[in-house]
Amino acid sequence: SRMKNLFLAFVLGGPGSGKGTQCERIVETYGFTHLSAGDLLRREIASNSEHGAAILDIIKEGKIVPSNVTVKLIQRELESSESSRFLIDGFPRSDENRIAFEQIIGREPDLVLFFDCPEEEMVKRVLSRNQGRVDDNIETIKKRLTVFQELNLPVVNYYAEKGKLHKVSAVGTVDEIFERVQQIFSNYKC
Ligand code: UP5
Ligand code: MG
Repeated sequence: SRMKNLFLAFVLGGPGSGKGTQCERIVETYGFTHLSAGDLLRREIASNSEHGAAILDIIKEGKIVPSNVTVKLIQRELESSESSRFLIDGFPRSDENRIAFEQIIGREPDLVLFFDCPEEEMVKRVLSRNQGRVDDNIETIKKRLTVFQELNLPVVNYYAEKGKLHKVSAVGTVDEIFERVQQIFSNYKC
């Protein structure tokens, strides 16, 4: 089936750790298709869809949108695209997210990148982004960091135990970090 033949990489890391920035570089160099779960959810809000208002409330609180909503948005992209290589950025954010993906999509990722960044650096980057995101204020950032620690780190640990995790230090310039990313991707035929 199509799903089984895809190369899937999950891209994890705390808020502002640089997932989106590094995904853009990976797309330029390796020709992946970038699916940011947060962008898909923000698109749902902007399109006044069925779940839009509820998604907005959850994002403002820094909480996690119900798994089936996010997985269905990702599934739609995986099925409608011609691409065979995907970066799934900012997902799964919890063990529940991870298990829902496995059940609905029927497979696991080929590799998982984890951008490891100190909290104070993440806060600094998010607060200086200035793109009008409803969750880029200090109150919501604190909540996002707590949710990351409590719910996303168990996912990181799960993939470490499975031998799929590639931890990258997210400190330094965008170019320096991308050098580290390239070392990982150059070891894969993808
Ligand atoms: N920047 C990047 N790299 C830098 C560097 N090396 N040095 C200096 N500055 C650097 O980067 C953040 C900022 O830092 C930018 O201004 C960038 O230029 C600069 P970015 O690449 O945007 O970081 P990223 O990790 O993508 O940060 P983002 O804020 O997008 O991460 P989040 O994980 O918080 O946000 P996301 O969009 O994934 O999710 C938002 C919300 O949606 C979640 O909180 C949640 O409520 C909801 N959500 C779900 O419920 N389920 C999901 O599956 C996904 C999201
Ligand atoms: Mg992002």
